[in-house]
Amino acid sequence: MAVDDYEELLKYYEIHETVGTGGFAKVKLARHLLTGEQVAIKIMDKLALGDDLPRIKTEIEAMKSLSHQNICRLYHVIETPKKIFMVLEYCPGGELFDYIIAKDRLAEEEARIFFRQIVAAIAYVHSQGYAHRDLKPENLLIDAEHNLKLIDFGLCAKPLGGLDYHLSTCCGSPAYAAPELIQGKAYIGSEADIWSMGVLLYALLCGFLPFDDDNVMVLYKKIVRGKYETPKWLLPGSVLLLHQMLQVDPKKRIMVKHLLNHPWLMHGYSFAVQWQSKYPLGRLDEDCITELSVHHKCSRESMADVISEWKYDHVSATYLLLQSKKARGKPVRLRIPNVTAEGASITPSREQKFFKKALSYEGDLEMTCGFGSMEFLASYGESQPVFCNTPTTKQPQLFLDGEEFTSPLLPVQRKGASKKQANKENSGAKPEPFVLLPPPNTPPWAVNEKRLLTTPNRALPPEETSQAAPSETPVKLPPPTRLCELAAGVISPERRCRSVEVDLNHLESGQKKKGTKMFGSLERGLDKVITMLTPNKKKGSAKEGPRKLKAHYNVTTTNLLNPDELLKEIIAVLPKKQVEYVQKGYKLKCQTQSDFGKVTMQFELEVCQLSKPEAVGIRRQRLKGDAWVYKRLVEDILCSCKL
Ligand code: H91
Repeated sequence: MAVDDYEELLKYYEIHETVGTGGFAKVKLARHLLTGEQVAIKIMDKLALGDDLPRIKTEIEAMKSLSHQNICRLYHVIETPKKIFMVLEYCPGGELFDYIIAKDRLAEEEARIFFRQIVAAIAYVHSQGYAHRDLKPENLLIDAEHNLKLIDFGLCAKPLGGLDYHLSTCCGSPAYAAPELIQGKAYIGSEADIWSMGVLLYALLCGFLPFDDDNVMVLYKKIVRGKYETPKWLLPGSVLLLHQMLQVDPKKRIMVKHLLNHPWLMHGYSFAVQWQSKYPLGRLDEDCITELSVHHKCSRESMADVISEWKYDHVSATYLLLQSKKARGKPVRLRIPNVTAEGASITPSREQKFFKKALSYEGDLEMTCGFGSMEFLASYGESQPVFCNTPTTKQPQLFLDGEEFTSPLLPVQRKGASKKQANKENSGAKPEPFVLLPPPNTPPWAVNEKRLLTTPNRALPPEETSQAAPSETPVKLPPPTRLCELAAGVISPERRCRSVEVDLNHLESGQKKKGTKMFGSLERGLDKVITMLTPNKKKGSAKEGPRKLKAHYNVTTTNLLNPDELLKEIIAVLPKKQVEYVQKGYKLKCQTQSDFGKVTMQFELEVCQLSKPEAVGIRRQRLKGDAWVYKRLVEDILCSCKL
């Protein structure tokens, strides 16, 4: 039952909205109840993972042993019969990729600040015997202090004989892959990482990739040739460093130890890159031990022993979150929760009990509870959301993959169960629910509470859809007419940069790529989503006007003053770009599909109201799909709108 899968997680965390889906995982924001700290939770369904389960095990093992200021910290791992939850450090700034594209490219000074942190992270990773093998701006997140945090260790390798031993698996994103790797040669992981860092630095300084092509074979040829364009804005020092990193012969490529005090990285600094960990796992913080020992009513010695076991359970999570609080100058204090005598389990709040009850109806559903997205968006800026110690005073809210709804929380009908049955199971005095059954392969975000992104013949009986508001318009486009990419030997841009682990022997014959398979398994899992909830009358609805947001790099400012006109403009452009969308007030949930009906990209565009200067803006958020393809598509859409 799904309730068992979430039971442990809900003891310690208050779950908020989904912020991303990638490959086979979903990422939700949450709050750790004892410390009040925000976290991100990566949720994976074991069944959907299939052959990718080892990748997750690799990632977890690597993240457990890596503790560094520029690596996203793993706090807690919860494994249930069906799910794996990874509780991770919160990085409200999102992906470095989005940051670069919002700025077009970075100035050398800013690129240097980031690149020093990337070098620090990689020098540390290598010092621990690992190679990351999937370095790209999508795998670097920005934290609240604007520091970079490396993520996605699913493709990392730790050769048994040490990092000087050769590897043979070709993995990572093609555009960032080193020549020796794509040629199927045995390669040294650290040398391949340096190449990817060269591509990354180029992307920081230029805003585009040094080697790029829609045809993966042409792309590979470009990489092996190692020739790239040198834009005129690059200063000689940058050109030289890129040249040293993007050496086709790995033996001629600069080594990480020489990057640490390289003149380009030292420019304006009096010290080399400080790559050592500021938080080695072997050194425990006295204040955090004291606070935890008081909380658990045990001696400091025994508390230190328990922490040192590093089980990545709730003790590890609480310790690490306290340490993070302390590092940010916040008091090392735990909240006094409704605890049992052991101090470990928190009595569930009314909402959490409510939530669990809903989950028991859920079947295969994925659903979360938490606070409104306004609070989340506020936390994107400098202001921290107000944390209330007594969640019982709050209105429960449910989030269905980005769709937010307020209470009342209604029971969810299991697939196949009748409405009557669902009501019976939910013996509480809840109003009659309405249930929508999505067609197979409908991603959950495409399922809103009233309408489905689907062809009319799959739609529900009229009585179940009749409550749809006129502003919520699902648009399904006719199938695209592009040529079949595989027949032409062309790999779509959507797939070009996606991380893959490929057996090169099989690549040419069948283009057998896990990237493709991952999508399949995810979608299989997603088609099980069913829900029925009461719509929320929150801001951003057609009646109340667009939401008021702060300027953020994911928000494009326009010269327009009328939000409705802008919305109309975008809606007119989307079909021309083969983008399907579901409208929810001023938010457009967009997706593209491949010729084979696979969802290749999901993103949101939201018309919002900006203050200072008073203007109408467009917030954009990539949820799924290749970052560079998304960049081009959104640019294309916005350029086609008369802004
Ligand atoms: N991309 C491949 O967009 C599309 C909020 C946000 C805040 C986060 C902390 C950790 C992670 C993501 C966060 C996040 C996936 C995280 C960590 C690891 C990992 C994964 C995610 C997106 C998913 C949403 C992410 C960014 C990457 C936001 N995200 N904004 N804190 O493997 Cl180790 Cl998948």
